[in-house]
Amino acid sequence: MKTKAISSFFVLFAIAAGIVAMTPAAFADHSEVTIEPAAGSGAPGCEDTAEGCYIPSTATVDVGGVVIMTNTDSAAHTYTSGTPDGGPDGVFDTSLLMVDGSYEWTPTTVGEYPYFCMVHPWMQGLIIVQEVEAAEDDHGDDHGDDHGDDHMDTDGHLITESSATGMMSDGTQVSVWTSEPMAGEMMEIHVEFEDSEHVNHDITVTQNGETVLDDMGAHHHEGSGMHTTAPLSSSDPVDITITFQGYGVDDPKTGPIGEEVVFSNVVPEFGTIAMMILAVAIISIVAVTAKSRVVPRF
Ligand SMILES: [Cu+2]
Repeated sequence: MKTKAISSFFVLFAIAAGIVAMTPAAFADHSEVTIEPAAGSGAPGCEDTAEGCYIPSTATVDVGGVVIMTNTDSAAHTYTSGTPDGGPDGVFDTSLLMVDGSYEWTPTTVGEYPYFCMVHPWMQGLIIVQEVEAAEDDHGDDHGDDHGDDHMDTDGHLITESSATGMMSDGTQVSVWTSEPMAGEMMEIHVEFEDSEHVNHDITVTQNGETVLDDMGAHHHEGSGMHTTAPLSSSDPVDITITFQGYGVDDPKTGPIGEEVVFSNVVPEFGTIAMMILAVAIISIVAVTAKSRVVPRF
């Protein structure tokens, strides 16, 4: 509830700031562009329309400008730089953007940046980053001020929850949503195995080497469940290790039993989440190629 109130305040503030920012730049302004997913793009079909799955499907922005990636759709999406075939390239990644969520990216290098949705890989878009146009040079001061306001918005943006997604070798996505680690408080961790039933798994959570949750043999009928740690001794990030123990109620259970999905350095901050997802992606590749239980620690 608190999160909702805060985020709607910032949406209002962002709209107000957006209107103010729009006024001085009357023409060909590429200092800021907002992209939204096509409504209903969680199901295939948008890729065959003229507008595409991200609107605009090709967005142009100046170096040093701001790309605002929003989620106005009713499903969660990501804006992940790279291609579905080649995978994420690490330039930017919104991680899972919930409904009404948004993320800002400021490009520093001219170029063409393809991106896609990790959840719905038919969703693809392109961001073209260009030099600031000569005709706009006399507006330079205005743009500088606008950007200052934008950064203030970003600085004031409160993020109280984080999320990250990894994948097992059978393609099942494993996602976690966590509350903020705070000294003296228990941390809530929601685990979800996408489109799965009767999931068995172990979960261990450590903070500075100290085990704060060690839950063996958890069973989730619907594929998702909540876990709560012991009260934390500090507000430092935590490491979450989920060990898959098979699908099913009776033995023998099925699936890639023994595979671990590791979420390192979990702290609710976007930069860390992006790194975390990359780390998980690398771990998944290791798991797929080596079929091994050995998972590198970060
Ligand atoms: Cu999507």
